[in-house]
Amino acid sequence: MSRAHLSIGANLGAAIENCLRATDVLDRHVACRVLKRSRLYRTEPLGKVDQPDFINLAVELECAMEPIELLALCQAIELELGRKDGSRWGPRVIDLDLLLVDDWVMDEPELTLPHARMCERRFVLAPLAEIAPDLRHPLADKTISELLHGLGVGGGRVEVLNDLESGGVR
Ligand code: A4P
Ligand code: MG
Repeated sequence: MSRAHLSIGANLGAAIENCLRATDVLDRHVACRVLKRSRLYRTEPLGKVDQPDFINLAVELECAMEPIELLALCQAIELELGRKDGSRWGPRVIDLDLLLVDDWVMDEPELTLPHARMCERRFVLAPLAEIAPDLRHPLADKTISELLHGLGVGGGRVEVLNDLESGGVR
């Protein structure tokens, strides 16, 4: 069994619903179980800034899959939820990124682990620190909590959605 941490995001259509549905589909998969889910965050777009704010969250999974199979599952879920190919870093109805899978370190175009840009992004680190503050990044050799504090005031603005905004989902 592996332990995987994923970042889920959306900024088009029913973004909150899509993020929660993606989490649900992962949990219902035979080879996968969601152990933890962070709260939902509204986050400032990074990379390409002239687009709507994102909804982001992080999940921890237990899964009986190789990382590449988990990536294929994530891509199948993106298609199921209606993701079309858009511009890089552009708006999307759903995006599932593998952040860390156990201590895997790999650098292929198809799959880079740990995720190449996770250490500079508050929209990744803030939700992840909520569910796995002491998890170690195998390359930075720092915990998620240390990486988050290391951002200082950088890394983009994020805020937890309140009850009303998230439809009571916590
Ligand atoms: N790929 C390689 N490594 C991974 C990995 N660890 N997890 C490959 C997932 N995919 C990985 O991904 C492009 C290719 O990356 C895939 O073919 C996959 O095999 P994609 O999801 O099709 O395209 P993308 O998401 O537009 O590109 P990219 O470079 O993955 O962007 P990011 O890093 O996902 O950033 N701002 C806020 N606030 N919140 C966001 O969620 N997301 C992005 C997208 C930009 N700004 C954002 C957010
Ligand atoms: Mg992506």
